[in-house]
Amino acid sequence: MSIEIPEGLTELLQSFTVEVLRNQPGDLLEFALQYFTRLKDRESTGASFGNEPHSNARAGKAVNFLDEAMQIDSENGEEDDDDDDEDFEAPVINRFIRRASVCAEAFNPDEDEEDKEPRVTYPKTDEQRQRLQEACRDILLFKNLDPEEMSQVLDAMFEKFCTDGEHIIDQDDDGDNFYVIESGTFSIFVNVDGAEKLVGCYDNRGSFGELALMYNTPRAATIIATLPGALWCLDRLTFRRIIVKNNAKKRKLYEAFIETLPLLTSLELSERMKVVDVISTKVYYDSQQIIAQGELADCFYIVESGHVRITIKRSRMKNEPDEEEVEIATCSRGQYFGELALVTNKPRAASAYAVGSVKCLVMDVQAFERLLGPCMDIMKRNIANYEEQLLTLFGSSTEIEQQFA
Ligand code: 1OR
Ligand code: 1OR
Repeated sequence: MSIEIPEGLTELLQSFTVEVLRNQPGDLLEFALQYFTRLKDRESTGASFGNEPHSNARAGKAVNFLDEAMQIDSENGEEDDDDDDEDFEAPVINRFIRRASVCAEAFNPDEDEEDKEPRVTYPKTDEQRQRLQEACRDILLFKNLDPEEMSQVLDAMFEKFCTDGEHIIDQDDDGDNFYVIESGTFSIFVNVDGAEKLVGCYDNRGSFGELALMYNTPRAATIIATLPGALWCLDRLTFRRIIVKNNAKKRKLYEAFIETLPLLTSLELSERMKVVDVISTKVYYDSQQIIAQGELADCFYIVESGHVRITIKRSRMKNEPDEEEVEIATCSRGQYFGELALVTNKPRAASAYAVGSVKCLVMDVQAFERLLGPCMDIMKRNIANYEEQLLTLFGSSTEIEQQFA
């Protein structure tokens, strides 16, 4: 006689097991009670289950190395079909690989040590995996991964729900996870002379927490949720094994090119290498729009190959009803664009289109602000040139002039 397994039972028990192993509760029954109560609450508010909301990626001040210590049998992890939860085996806890101090480690991207670590896999429902893929679609640090690496990253990520006011990262802590935002808003605070200064925010997209993991440094900022939200977390070991390794390859590939860029001459060599670490490459086909005039900006671009046409809508200049686009500049290898909106904090002043096939290095706004401060003089000089050229090309225009105000 065959016994029918109710739909959802396997996933339910798997998720619960993962949370127990991750949290190691003293009172299992109490933990189960809380876990299933929250799950029920979340189900009735429409959120999907799969992870315990307080499965804090970091609990308290110290790094919780349990994630790192939690290992899933590597062979199992490799063979596993992502959507086939039938083969799930409970993770094997190995407490003996706890690290004494993360920050004492030197940054050595070529080290093979992380390769030997067994892989971590968090089982996911189809629905979870779909949401995760969507959240990771535009994450620059993932752009250069090959499909196998990307799939390992997705396998290793786990969900974390956060509440309004929750500290996701505290400055100066050790780094435990890298975070990808699925939903929610988050403030970035940096301690300046003992005072917490708000330096930026994330609005329902983006990622954070990569610096401490990349460079084995203490957390460089505090990140606080300003709405209830959902994050996907990638543990430190997997991040180093895949992303940091990939960055080492990127450095070899882009070191020489980066050295030729006039914009970056004010940076130290180590700072230029940090630029390489945060950039990703994007390829555009002929005529593809890279930037749309009037849109909000979140990236900065450097042309690696091909040409980029910069155009501006004529009606914005002359108040004409039809919006003819006029070419105002072309960027080629080594030149940059998309800085103006980031510097002025205004919408894009012009559009950008690929001419033929184009490859660009792309950097997000937080990295731009963090790393390119010393290059601001050069950029501002060029922005002043735009103003001059604008007057030469079209005479005065209030709307465009406002962009440079
Ligand atoms: P982390 O691992 O150091 C804090 O943990 C995270 O905040 C950090 O990685 C970045 O992902 C993110 N300076 C430093 N870290 C920042 C910054 C930032 N912005 C976001 N993070 N600055 C703000 C730039 C808008 C520079 C402040 C001077
Ligand atoms: P962005 O972030 O505003 C469009 O996105 C980008 O086009 C802009 O940054 C610059 O990098 C680039 N005026 C405005 N943007 C220009 C101009 C420009 N040239 C290049 N960009 N000019 C004034 C004419 C209206 C220059 C004319 C030669």
